Amino acid sequence: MNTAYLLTGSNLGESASQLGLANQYISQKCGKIITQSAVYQTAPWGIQDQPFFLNQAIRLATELEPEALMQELLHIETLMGRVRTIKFGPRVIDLDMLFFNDLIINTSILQLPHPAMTERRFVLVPMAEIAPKLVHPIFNKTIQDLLIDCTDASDVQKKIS
Ligand code: PH2
Ligand code: MG
Ligand code: MG
Repeated sequence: MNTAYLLTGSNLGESASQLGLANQYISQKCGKIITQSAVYQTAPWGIQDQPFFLNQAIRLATELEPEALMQELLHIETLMGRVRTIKFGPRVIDLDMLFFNDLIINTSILQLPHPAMTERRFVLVPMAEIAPKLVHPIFNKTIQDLLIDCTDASDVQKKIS
């Protein structure tokens, strides 16, 4: 059994229910959701002139190999109506793989750990809630310490639902 960490995100449509629906699809198609963080309301990163995002981190137990998990996540994004337009732009659903065991992968279709996560509070804050002691296999630092070192000042707030 493998352990993967995912970040789900949405900033178009009914974002909260889309994150819930994505979790249902992930449970059906990818494995068992062991833990999920709170949902966070996060300032848009990259392109600021777009609606705020909702983001959630998930710990998944899966029998799938990384490439197969990636394919399933892309498939769920398509099922949920994701249309790819501009980089960093608005989306109904985004399913990103952050970690897969302690694998380091660098192919054109899959980079693990997710290369930009250390620069993004919207990833590190939800991850620090569910896996503060998880060690990043390239930087050899815990999520907690990566968050302390992170220079991103974007607003990230736990959503009270
Ligand atoms: N995703 C992006 C671009 N910017 N900003 C926030 N707050 N949350 C995201 O999930 C996000 C983003 C591209 O995937
Ligand atoms: Mg993303
Ligand atoms: Mg993505």
